[in-house]
Amino acid sequence: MHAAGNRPHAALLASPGMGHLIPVLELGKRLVTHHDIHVTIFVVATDAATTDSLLKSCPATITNLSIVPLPAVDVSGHVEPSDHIVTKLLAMMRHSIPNLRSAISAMPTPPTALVVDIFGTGVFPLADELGMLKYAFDTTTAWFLATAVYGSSAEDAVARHIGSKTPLEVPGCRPVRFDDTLDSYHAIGDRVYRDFQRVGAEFTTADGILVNTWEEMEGKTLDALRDRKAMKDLVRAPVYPVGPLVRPSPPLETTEPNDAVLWLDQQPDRSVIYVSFGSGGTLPLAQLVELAWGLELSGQRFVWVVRPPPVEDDDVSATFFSLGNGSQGGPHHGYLPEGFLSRTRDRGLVVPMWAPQAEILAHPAVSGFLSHCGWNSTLESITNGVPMVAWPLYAEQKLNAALLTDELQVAVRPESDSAGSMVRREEIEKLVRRVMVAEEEEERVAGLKESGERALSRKLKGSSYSALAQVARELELN
Ligand code: UPG
Repeated sequence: MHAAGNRPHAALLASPGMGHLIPVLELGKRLVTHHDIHVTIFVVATDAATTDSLLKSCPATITNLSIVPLPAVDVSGHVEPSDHIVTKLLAMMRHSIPNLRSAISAMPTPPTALVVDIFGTGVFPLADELGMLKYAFDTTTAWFLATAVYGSSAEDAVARHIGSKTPLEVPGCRPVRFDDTLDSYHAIGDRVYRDFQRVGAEFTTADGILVNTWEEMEGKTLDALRDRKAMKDLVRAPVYPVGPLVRPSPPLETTEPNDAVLWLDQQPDRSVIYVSFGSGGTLPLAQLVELAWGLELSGQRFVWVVRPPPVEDDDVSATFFSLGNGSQGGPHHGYLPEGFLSRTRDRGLVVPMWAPQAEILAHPAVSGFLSHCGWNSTLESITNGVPMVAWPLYAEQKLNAALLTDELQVAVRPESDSAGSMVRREEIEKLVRRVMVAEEEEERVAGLKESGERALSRKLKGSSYSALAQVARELELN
């Protein structure tokens, strides 16, 4: 129990990567501003400058929210350089336990609950040791959660799904097609597969599971997760849909107008497609070239955040990384088609590495988003009423793309060529044109945007607001 006047104190733990840090920050802000919880966000250190600027923006603006970077941990003795990024992240999180223990123990009013993201469930033993409530925060869909939890208990079913290329039947949920399955299911027998299976199992040990979705978005899947009989009692903890939690626009840290936003200011309303593959997505060189041609042939206005192809693909990466934001400089010529920049100069902007996405998607000039379907990008698109071209790359992104196209029908999905290895320029041209005039998708996305706003509304006591209020009550009673 808490002394009178003392707010419950929750610790949130963010794993490395903007895709996890952003939703954890937004969850923290909401707990403080809507539910009067005192929040400390612990961030497992990464060295990205963007992460730093994001973190620096918060403490000054919201009281009762503190952000504490944890020192970087050396996991080189526990993972191989060739191990999958998921294995490395999980190891980093587990080996952060001593740092987190010291940080929590040194606090005058220690937190009584620990909320971790997808990669942080290995830290739950610390919550048990310190007598804290423990919550898992799924920063992607309920469908992912159901698949991961079910898959962790049904290894035979996963093996059949992969071996026979037949759908994985997750009880009560849309079946997962082989082509859309989770990356780690393609790695049966590898360490990353075992690690991922453990995460699915650890999720079920939480006192509660928060998901960045909402009832109207994934009602059927949420019902399935709550159906203990169908899920064979796998998910005993309450599941709380608390989304859509997205970065506000303009982001709090924005102080100066950005080149891309200034460029958008000069374009007609609803005339630009935004193209980006998230915080880490890259395309092989040949695909990058094909995308450039597709954009050019479409004749549409575009803002394209370009990242260098994977290093093994092309040795221009090192040069590219040194470019500043908004530069249209020479090194692009290393892999964009000859003359592309000059031919598209009057209607396209190429931004190296990073752009203020939340602001771009909220801009009236933008009416389409070609996206890798990372869940934050997806939510940012939906909450701005922007239909998508779904171009998933890795992790659970194909699952997200299937949800957006087959079920919600707010996105169109390109088909690969007959060899299945590449999306050709003609297909890109066609879909880019299509999404810019996609009236039906636009209507549906507008409906989802509205339902998301209602879900979060405090005044209307929306479903996501009420779910988080329930979590806040549990923190209060603990
Ligand atoms: N972002 C920018 N500018 C950029 C690129 C990204 O602001 O130039 C922001 C973007 O607005 C978003 C975040 O960075 O808020 C990226 O998040 P997301 O779209 O989810 O992509 P990833 O960083 O790839 O996210 C990881 C996984 C993804 C998963 C997500 C949430 O790759 O598959 O859905 O985490 O768990």
